Amino acid sequence: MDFIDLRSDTVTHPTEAMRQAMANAPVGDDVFGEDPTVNKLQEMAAEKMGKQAGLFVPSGTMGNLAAVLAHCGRGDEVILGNKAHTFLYEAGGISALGGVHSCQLQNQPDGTLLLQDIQAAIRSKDAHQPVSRLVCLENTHNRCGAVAITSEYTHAVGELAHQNGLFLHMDGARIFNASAALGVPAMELASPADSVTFCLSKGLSAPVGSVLCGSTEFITRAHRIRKQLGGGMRQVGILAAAGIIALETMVDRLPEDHKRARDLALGLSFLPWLSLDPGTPFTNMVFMSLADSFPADAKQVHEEMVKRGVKIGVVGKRRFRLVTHYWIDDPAVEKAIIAFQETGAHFKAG
Ligand code: TLP
Repeated sequence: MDFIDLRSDTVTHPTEAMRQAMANAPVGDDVFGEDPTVNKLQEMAAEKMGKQAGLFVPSGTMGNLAAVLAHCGRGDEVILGNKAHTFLYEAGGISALGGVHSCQLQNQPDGTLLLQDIQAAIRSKDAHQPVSRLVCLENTHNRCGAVAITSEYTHAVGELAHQNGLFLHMDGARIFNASAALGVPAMELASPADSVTFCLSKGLSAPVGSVLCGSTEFITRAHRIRKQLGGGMRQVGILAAAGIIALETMVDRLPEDHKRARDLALGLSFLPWLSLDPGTPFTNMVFMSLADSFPADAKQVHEEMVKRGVKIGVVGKRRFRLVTHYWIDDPAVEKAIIAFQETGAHFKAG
């Protein structure tokens, strides 16, 4: 059965053009810096982010980890949100592998951290305390509804961090979605950050990979860390080739995903047993919960949806996340709404 898969934009398969480019990619040993396709992707990525250099990494997780380790020494502290992907979903890598201490601030519903909270979290020079070294922001902010963070806010955080001698890293896994939603170039959104990671394998549909961008000197350090992490990938131009096609062909179509997320939310808003989060969707994710009176939990609803050919993201006992992407077209949106209607009827919720 061909499923309509709304669990994440990470489920995207490569396009035909990507498969062609992968088959024909010129390659070399990237650990020696000799893979022309990787070099081309890194240059393109750095240019799009407005940074001096880029580093191709296997995943967003490794991009964020290499960034934190390149900015921080052991015992240094990173200030980040309590709903940040790096804090919640990266297996504690920054502390397990880098000995980096984390200071978690409360994420506001719009994905930001309050400036006064950041200011208050910056440590004094007292020898009892860890050294505050880095602030991390996420754009779009996944757990806060895939909301886009404005350039004005990021500039304010960048200024605050830099005035206090801290660096700013941006987990821009979906920075192109933020750019599409705000109508602001990704480069502008990333400009206050000393480093930014973005993903090729989510809304941009490449099979693998992310790029970490920053200054030449920073990327030189991150390159060594990638090696330490086992992320030197040899003839990896075969994967980078798909990334190049992703940057060339998939960025400008992201507004289509946002439109389909809105269509999906509109269709589901008529079902009284689903309670959509305020404002959802901001970009390509629709977040919702089951009404208190609904007689089944999210897992049971998911099982019924799967029987109807639709996979949805279960992100809590009574919560869902639906993500639109290249492989979700208009008929898929309609079918998903019908599957929800039928599932509601199955549980006799109307
Ligand atoms: N997010 C995945 C899951 O891990 C939750 C998803 O389905 O959304 N930063 C952000 C903001 C992300 O959303 C993700 C993946 C990553 C980093 C990590 O990227 P990968 O999966 O390439 O390591």
